[in-house]
Amino acid sequence: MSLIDKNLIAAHNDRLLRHVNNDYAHLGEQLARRGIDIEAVRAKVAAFGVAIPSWGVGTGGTRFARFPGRGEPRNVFDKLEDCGVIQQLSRATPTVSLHIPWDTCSDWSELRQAAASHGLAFDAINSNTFSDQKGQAHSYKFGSLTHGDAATRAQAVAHNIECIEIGQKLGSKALTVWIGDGANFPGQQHFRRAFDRYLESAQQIYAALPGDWRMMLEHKICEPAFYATVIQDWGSSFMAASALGPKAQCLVDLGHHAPNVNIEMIVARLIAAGKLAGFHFNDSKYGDDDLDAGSVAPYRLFLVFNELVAAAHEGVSGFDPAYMLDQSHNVTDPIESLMTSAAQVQRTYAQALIVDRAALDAAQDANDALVATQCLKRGFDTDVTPILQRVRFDAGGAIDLVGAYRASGYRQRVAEARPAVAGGGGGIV
Ligand code: PSV
Ligand code: MN
Ligand code: MN
Repeated sequence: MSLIDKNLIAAHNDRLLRHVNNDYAHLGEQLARRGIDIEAVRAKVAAFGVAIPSWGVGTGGTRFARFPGRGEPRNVFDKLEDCGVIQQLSRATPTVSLHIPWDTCSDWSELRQAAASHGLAFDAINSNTFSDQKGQAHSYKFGSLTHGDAATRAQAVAHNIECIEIGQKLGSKALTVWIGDGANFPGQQHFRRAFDRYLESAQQIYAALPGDWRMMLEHKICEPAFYATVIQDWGSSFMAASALGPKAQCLVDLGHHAPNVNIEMIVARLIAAGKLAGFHFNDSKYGDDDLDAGSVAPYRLFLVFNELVAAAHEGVSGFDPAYMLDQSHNVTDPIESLMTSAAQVQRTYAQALIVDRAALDAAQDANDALVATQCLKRGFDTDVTPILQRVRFDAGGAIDLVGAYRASGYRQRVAEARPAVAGGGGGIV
């Protein structure tokens, strides 16, 4: 089922294709002079995909206030439709990452079919023990997997196991666990005991993982616990993943670190240890801002991708990260923002692919810092837009993502079917 009229996309593409082909040929020549085969880069970019967070297609925005947008999805089926549009136009987002119980459904196999009808499958499933749900027996106000009360911990463990069961019905292969547990005051929590309780709870979840599943542990420096968070950094995450076993790995959300932290180096360490689960891509100026990928610090994103491409290039064994977006704010149409972020991630991947690895190795060996850093800059400075445009065109997507989307009138159309929901308080973490 196509959500956007294919003829509209074709007509839109027709107007641009001649220029794209010229630009592509020109870039191909430039890259050939550098010894790079543009077709090889194109094939890799075409095979690359990043998952859409189901919570990203809702507007709603920040934890402070909700400013509902027109045509907001009313339920998980509407969310899948919006994700289907993102995939139809971008061809870079073949999977969706659900968040339970934000996404509820009485028939998961129907949901799986609905996703398939939009050309979508399911990536990691996310549990939520950072907010209380209606009718819940025990509150997570003072923690979930690490709570001092055993019954509260058991409830949080059971929820994660239920997420695994839902994920199995959907074809997911991973559970992402992020907890907000921690302390807002020095002395509030016994650090070592809280971590021990985390391990004990996580072990029970780990034991319920199917053989071919991964458990992705997501760390975050702070918020909602502003003094200390139990899984606050990659060190704590790595300790936990190591204690749990080979199916547990560490997920890196780019917004979950202190400003100026060298995230690409964390990524390199996790790759070296065989513990890199994957990413939540977004961007940040100050903290967990959940801004669009590459909108603030595109070079930092590039340096992360440089590590990823280097690992693939060197054939690091077991290297298989999952790629997801994690963004949510309220000043753009989320479909436009998510398409733009997906294209940004693809762009950054392409830029990292064209880094001359042999020249970089040689410069490093010769301690030639200037040439080494220029090798990276050369990749980052290259405008790879024609590659992305051709990849999208070849796959039936839109050369001009936002232009085609706006011309389609999709948002106006769904606004008629989906009545506006009230604004008000936030609650999104
Ligand atoms: C927490 O800040 C986080 O990054 C986790 O991935 C959550 O699941 C997600 O945000 C939800 O907004
Ligand atoms: Mn995240
Ligand atoms: Mn976050």
